Amino acid sequence: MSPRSIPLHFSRMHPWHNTPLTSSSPHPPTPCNPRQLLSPSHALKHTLFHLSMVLTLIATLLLLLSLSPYSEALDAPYTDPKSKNCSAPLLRKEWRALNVSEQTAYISAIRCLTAQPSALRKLLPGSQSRFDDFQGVHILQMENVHLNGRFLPWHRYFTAVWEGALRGSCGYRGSQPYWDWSLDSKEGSTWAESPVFSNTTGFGGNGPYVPCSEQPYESPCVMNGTGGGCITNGPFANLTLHMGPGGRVERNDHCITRDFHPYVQDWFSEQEVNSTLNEKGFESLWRRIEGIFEVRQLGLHGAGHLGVGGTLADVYSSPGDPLFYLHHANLDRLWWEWQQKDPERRYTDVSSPDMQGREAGRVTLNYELNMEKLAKKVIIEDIMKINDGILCYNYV
Ligand SMILES: [Cu+2]
Repeated sequence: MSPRSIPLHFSRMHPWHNTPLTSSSPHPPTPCNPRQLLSPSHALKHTLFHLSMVLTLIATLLLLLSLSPYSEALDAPYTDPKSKNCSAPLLRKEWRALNVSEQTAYISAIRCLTAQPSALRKLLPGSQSRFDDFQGVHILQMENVHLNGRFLPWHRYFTAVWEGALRGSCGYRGSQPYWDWSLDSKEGSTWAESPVFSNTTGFGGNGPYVPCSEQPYESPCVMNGTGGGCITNGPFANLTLHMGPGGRVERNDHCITRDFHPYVQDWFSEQEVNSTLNEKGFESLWRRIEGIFEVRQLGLHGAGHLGVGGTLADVYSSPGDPLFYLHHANLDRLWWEWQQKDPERRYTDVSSPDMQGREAGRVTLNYELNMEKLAKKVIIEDIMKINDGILCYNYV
């Protein structure tokens, strides 16, 4: 029975309504006629009828609740099915450490999410798919989770929920891969030739050159890009994005664009990564990674977004480019590496300013991480370790 037919059925049957009943209805036309209640069999029938109505009502409510995207969180990060203490964590690997069938499985799982219907249409009118739902939640949360100390924790949780959705909704059996851009920044390598941009075993490459002046008004366009147009190769060349550019969540069909800025290559050097990891406290680490506080300080985060450019450089709707998740997994890996250098202190260190929102002050472990309806709300404390509590993965 479709959910829509249920209330209709009820309005016909419900004894409190004056709607004429059909002849097939088991309910007598005058249900509370005292003479009829005098008959024991009639009274029993009457009671049973009302009991069945109540049970049907309860069942219907439960059914409607289970169908409603607002009733409960849709996804959760992976947890070890056998033990509560994460004895079998997912192992997240660098993209080029996956074999071709693992790479194909990951890309197929993303394509699967793009084919599944949105569950957040009320919140995100333009959303057409589960893939879009993730992009839309990033759009809605953007201002709460950037430029403040929630940045690393929120993206850690977001990426884990995404990984959980690929597995839970699309039968993916692997883990979230990461893109270690420093490998593409070594002597003799050209960043734009990274295997992640492969047309056959990666995510496709740059878009054709389109000057900023000819790009749509809302698109993020940073001067000196080498592309700017719709990607034309790789598994997502024909993917239609339905929200963005920028913060729009109304439907607005467009393509994934890329606009490589090869000069950011130097920002990914091993030296830059190592000196970032030498920061002493969470606040300086986060500022250094997010890297948007000074014009000349791109940071590893900013460099990844700008280096690929186009959709990925869009502060609101960047998850429209699936490379978002590989980039953020790598940032998460670096935070985790940093934490492990001094676990005692760093598993609880999120001290940093909250420069946005009503709670302006210092970010603490009790700060909420809001995934809208994608996943349950957690607090930062819950995700400080990647292999304990609600998270269960490791980086290799
Ligand atoms: Cu973000």
